Amino acid sequence: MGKVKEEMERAVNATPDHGAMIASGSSRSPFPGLPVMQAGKRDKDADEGTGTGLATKTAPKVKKPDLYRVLLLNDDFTPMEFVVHVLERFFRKSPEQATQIMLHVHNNGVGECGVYTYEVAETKVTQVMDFARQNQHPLQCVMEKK
Ligand code: TYC
Repeated sequence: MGKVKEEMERAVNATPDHGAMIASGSSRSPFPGLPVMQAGKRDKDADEGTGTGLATKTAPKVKKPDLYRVLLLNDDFTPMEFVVHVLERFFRKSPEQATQIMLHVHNNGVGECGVYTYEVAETKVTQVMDFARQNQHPLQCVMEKK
C-alpha cells in the first residue's frame, strides 16, 4: 500500500464513527455549528428519495414576538400641549396624529400611543413617566399585552 493512502486510512480509523456521532447528537460533531440530527427523529425536510422534497418542506421555526400596547391615561391637570409633545417626541407622531390621540385620551379616558415588543414598550413607558415627573405633571403611561 502507498504511503499517502496508508496515512489517510490511519487518520480515518483514529476518529470515532461519524454516523454514530451524528445519531447520538455528540457535542464532538465533525461539523461544528451545523445542525445535528437527533437519534430516532425523521428529517421532515429530507427528500428521502421520494422526489417530493418540496412538498414535505416544513415552515422555518420563526415565532412572532408578543406585542404590547402603550397607553396614555387622561387626567385633569396635564396640559394638552404637553401630551401632544410627548406623543411627538417618544412615539414619533406627526403634530396632527399627536393632537388626534391626545383628544381621544381626553374624551375617552385612555388611548393607544403605539404597539411594541416588551422591552421597547417598557422603555417608552419609563421615558414618558420620567419626563412627566421632571415637568411635575401627573400624566400616566402604561403598557398592556395585546
Ligand atoms: N385632560 C387634560 C386637560 O384637559 C389633557 C390630557 C389629555 C391629559 C391626555 C392627559 O393623557 C392625557 N388638560
